[in-house]
Amino acid sequence: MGLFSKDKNKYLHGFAKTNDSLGKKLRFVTENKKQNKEDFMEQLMVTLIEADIGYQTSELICDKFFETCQNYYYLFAKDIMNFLGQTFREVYFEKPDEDIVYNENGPTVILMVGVNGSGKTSTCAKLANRYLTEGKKVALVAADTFRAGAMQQLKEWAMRLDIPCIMGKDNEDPSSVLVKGCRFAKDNSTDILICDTAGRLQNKINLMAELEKMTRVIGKEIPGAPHNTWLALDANTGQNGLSQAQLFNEISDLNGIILTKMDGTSKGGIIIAIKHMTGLPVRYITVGEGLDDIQDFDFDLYLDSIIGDLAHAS
Ligand SMILES: Nc1nc2c(ncn2[C@@H]2O[C@H](COP(=O)(O)OP(=O)(O)O)[C@@H](O)[C@H]2O)c(=O)[nH]1
Ligand SMILES: [Mg+2]
Repeated sequence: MGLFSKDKNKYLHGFAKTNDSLGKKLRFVTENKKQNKEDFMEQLMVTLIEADIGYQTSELICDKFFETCQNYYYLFAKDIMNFLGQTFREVYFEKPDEDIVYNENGPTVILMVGVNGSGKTSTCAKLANRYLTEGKKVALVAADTFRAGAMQQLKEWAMRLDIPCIMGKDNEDPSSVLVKGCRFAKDNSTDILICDTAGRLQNKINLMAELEKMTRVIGKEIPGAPHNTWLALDANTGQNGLSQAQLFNEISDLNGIILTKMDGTSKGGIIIAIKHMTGLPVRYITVGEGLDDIQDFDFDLYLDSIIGDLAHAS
């Protein structure tokens, strides 16, 4: 997409804090490595877990690392870092990332789900802005009928972007707003229809029923839709974020994650944990509150921003 060349520094800025914590700690562990393998393994595990990589994924990383790097004690720190980087990569790509789905025969529908405050509404606006800059015809659907202010918030973004926003009434069934949105998209040759939803997490059964209904009515209006159901996940919620991803993945047909508020977290390790535990690719990261503060997720740049300094040292 060519965004990185234009904006690599800004992109890396989103991982600055992760580099400060995970990167620096890994550097410390590799530069001051323990000769005893158990001690070194423990140091490594603690560092990975502290970066939100999660126990199971950290354990797998350690196992794989020691399989290939038994003579770690005699290696330079930069070589150990390279081995670690390779291991992160292997674990992340154990399941290959699937491409974003676009509808060749009509509007592409994106359904944004996630708990309250995770960044859904602002991410819908950021995505709309990106598609607009690509020359696409974009419309928004405010299907978060649960909170009075929520629809208005999306409407304001739509006005700023000068695009249509299909609104419901307070407490209207979100599915009926989605139907209106889909009909609007078909009638107006919209390329991308981005649907904001409510973040109610009252209980699993209700959430599942609601998501299922939304998906069903959208699919009736536009065959194959929603083409993408993405979970907005606040990167600062750590292991709780991982449980959210697992829950939503269980009850809906997710095909991507958007990790929000990466500018505020030092625990970017969650990306590896989510991919390993759910198989879901991180589609985008958001790194601020502005419309431009969204970036494609690129694993190699991410890795480079965490461990690059040392792995490339001569
Ligand atoms: N710093 C920062 N704030 C964000 C980011 N994304 C969203 N926010 C803020 O998080 C808050 C909740 O976002 P919102 O989109 O309303 O979440 P929703 O409840 O899931 O729709 C708002 O104040 C947003 O401005 C981000 O990438 N960085
Ligand atoms: Mg919202």
